[in-house]
Amino acid sequence: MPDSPRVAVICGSRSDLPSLKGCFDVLDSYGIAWEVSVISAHRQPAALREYVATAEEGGVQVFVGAAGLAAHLPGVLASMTARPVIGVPLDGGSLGGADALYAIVQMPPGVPVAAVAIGSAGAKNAAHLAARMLGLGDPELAERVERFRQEQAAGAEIGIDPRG
Ligand code: RP5
Repeated sequence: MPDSPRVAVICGSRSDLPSLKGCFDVLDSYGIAWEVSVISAHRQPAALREYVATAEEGGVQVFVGAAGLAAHLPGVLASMTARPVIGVPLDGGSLGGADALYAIVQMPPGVPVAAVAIGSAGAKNAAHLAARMLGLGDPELAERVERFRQEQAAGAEIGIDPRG
């Protein structure tokens, strides 16, 4: 039987799914069980509330909300759960994702959303951040996060002379 998901990724539209591939890949690389759902905060608020309750019962510990335009999804998620919410602003609109970034990052005090970068960099970082959060209570996962950091550092090109 597959592990029950620890991370729930929710996006506002099917059109958002391609931007989230990096998020899914990074979660897989850490061996974190995840699930993805398409539920719009604007178009399906009742379904979103129902989903959050079911996900919590099923053991989801971190929510990732990804949306473009007036991206209220992560903020609405944060109003419905006490578990951490990471918001990924997507760049589908004519404002290049700045609209979604502002909508996600400008939460009122007491309703926190951890906003990451616009687009695919943010999608990957949402997964890295979720891994670090979950790693606080999971030493094996924390070790995998540390291994990733070391591999990343080893892969960086240090001391390259630009003159060749
Ligand atoms: C947002 O509106 C979605 O997250 C998506 O980024 C954007 C456009 O949605 P569609 O019109 O493609 O469904 O709520």
